[in-house]
Amino acid sequence: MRFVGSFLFPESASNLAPNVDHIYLALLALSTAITILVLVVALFFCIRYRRGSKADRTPPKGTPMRIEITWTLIPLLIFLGLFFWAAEEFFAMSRPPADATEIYVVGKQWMWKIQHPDGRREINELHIPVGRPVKLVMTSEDVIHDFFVPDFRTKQDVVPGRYTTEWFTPTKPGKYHIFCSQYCGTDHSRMVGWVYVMEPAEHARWLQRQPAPDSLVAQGERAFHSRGCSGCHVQSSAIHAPLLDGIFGKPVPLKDGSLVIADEQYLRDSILLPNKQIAAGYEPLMPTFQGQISEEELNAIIAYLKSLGDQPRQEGER
Ligand code: HEC
Ligand SMILES: [Cu+2]
Repeated sequence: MRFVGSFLFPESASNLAPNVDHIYLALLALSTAITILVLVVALFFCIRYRRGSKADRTPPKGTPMRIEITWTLIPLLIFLGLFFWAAEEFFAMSRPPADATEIYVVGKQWMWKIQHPDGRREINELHIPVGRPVKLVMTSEDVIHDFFVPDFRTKQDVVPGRYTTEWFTPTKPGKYHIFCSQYCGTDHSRMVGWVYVMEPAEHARWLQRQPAPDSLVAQGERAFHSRGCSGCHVQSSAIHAPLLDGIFGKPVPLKDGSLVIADEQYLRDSILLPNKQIAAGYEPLMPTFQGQISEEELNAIIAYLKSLGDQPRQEGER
């Protein structure tokens, strides 16, 4: 199995890789078995009923119910089993653990821009420690891209105007290729990069060598003031605007009577398309920031909004 894996598959370097490989191998084994079965039966009939053979050719009477049921039921169970097995894996892949490190990724023709929670940025490189789950929150500045790390068996489209996520826990230190796997223009094939998975001590040393910028939350807080958000979103504001403390992950009643969960997408849309969903009890007075805020600045603002605690803050604390 390991031997087969070593030349059939790329390196297996994340928690997801073994499970994906097992499903793939099971599908391969099943297809092979069925191919062989069909071939053997076809050959058997070819020989048995060849011209001139003395085989009994009288048609069977009625329908052989037992056989019909057997060959319907067995494949049905096998394929349903495969379906549930793969679906379970798919659900696991779409549910990042709560303690995963959140890293923002912006795809752009033709590069990957990475923002770490501590504010460091990288281009076409991602340095992470081994054994810690990582959640990528991804969006695109222009066209559809796709963040693909074959050695991790993870791949997710990166779409302009919305966030998609992908998570994994790297299990082996090493250097792993990132590809863009959606054709995105002339230099698509060069939209590649590397994930560096490091031992925690080595990662800490690497961190020390990097200039220490403000954390992403601090950058977001700065933008929140410099962009004038704080002019409206405080208690003392002349404009009646909702306080944003503790908003992330909470249900928000909208003017049209519906209820939405304030996830990253909702925050993003509130900033870029404020008239799309109006919070209940408020007038649509918020200006749009579409085209004024870069994806990176937006990520920082969202990280800041997510960091705001549950308790509405007192005036003057900001
Ligand atoms: C001119 C005042 C004004 C400014 C400036 C402003 N907002 Fe708003 N904002 C509002 C009002 C009023 C609402 C409620 C109506 C609505 O949902 O559009 C709102 C709603 C929101 C919501 C949805 C809140 C909820 O409870 O559903 C978010 C998130 C938000 N703003 C973030 C921002 C950010 C980030 C900025 C700065 C980039 C900003 N706002 C700038 C007035 C403003
Ligand atoms: Cu691309």
